[in-house]
Amino acid sequence: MAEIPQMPITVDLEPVQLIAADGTPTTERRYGRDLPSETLSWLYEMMVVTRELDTEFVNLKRQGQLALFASCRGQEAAQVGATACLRKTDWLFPQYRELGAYLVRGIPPGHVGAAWRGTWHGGMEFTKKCCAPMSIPIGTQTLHAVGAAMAAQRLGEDSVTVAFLGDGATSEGDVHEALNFAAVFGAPCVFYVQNNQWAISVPIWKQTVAPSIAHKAIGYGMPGIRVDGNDVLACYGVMAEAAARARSGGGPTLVEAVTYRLGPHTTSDDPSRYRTQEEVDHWAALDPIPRYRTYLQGQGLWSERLEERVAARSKRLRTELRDAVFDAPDVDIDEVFTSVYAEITPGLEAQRQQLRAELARND
Ligand SMILES: Cc1ncc(C[n+]2csc(CCOP(=O)(O)OP(=O)(O)O)c2C)c(N)n1
Ligand SMILES: [Mg+2]
Repeated sequence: MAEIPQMPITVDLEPVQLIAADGTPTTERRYGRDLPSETLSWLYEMMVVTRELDTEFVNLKRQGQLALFASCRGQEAAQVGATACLRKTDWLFPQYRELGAYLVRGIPPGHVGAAWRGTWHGGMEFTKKCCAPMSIPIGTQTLHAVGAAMAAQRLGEDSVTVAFLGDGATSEGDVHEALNFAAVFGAPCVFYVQNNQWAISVPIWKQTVAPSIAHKAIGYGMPGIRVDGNDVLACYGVMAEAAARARSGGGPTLVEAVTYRLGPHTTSDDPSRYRTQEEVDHWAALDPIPRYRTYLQGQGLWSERLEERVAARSKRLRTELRDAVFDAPDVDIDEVFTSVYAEITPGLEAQRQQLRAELARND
């Protein structure tokens, strides 16, 4: 029988925080803030670029260029911090709100745009960057992440996988199976829950009565940790630690990044129907971007030049996104079938013929 590992049996309710809401460093000593200054300014750049592109995506949807978009406004620190500390060979398994993670990984915004336009599933170009396609069926990506982690383990690779999921996803049966499998097999997988307080119109207090999402880790026998999801350095430090543990054979970790979705669930949602302006204002005051800018200013790392550089890059990428998406042609419908398996199966071939015949009839 496998040896039963010793696990911590407590989870601190207080999230790890390295930068206080007013932008000053906290007294937290376990995680370092001493990253190279280029990395510190790059984190800022990525957060701002993410927010700017997020706005462009919303605009494109309003102009009828996209089918839908799920904004990550307010969650930039949680996504940029957690992805920036990983190796490029570590696999990301996103839900659908992870624009910041895609950008850190170097996925061109136009490819993300094609997925939201519905012209292209985003699979192959994402996978070149070790990023699985977006997952709309809630929680399914966690099983894929665990499977991929177990595969890496068996191949003797030292890559880790990160399953991005939301607070709502933690109520799904798939996520229970993924967490349990990962723990039992010591899979090098980090479960990164962005608790943005809402699952469409369902608030976190209706989602679970556990003390926190991170506390669920105790039942699975893995470490659980809460982190301030609006603090980019805390997210960086906590994910770096969890990834290092996974990489060195220490198994999975459940991280809960406490954050807030400042925008609607998607462009099809009106959040004023189910949440108060007071609540939004409370979280808007905890916005991760001005907080980190104040921190950089305090460290003497912010300058007008940095701001100009960031603005110029944002503008360039916004134009790149618009150019890639605007009036982009539909792709060949055959792609739906040819990208599933390396070789098309007889069942899929029959479906393809059926669709072709149907399309020919409608022409
Ligand atoms: C299996 C499944 N059930 C229901 C839905 C409908 N649905 C879409 S988003 C969502 C809420 C998810 O909330 P959360 O995991 O907190 O992620 P967030 O949208 O807040 O980032 C639901 C229930 C779905 N897409 N898939
Ligand atoms: Mg949520």
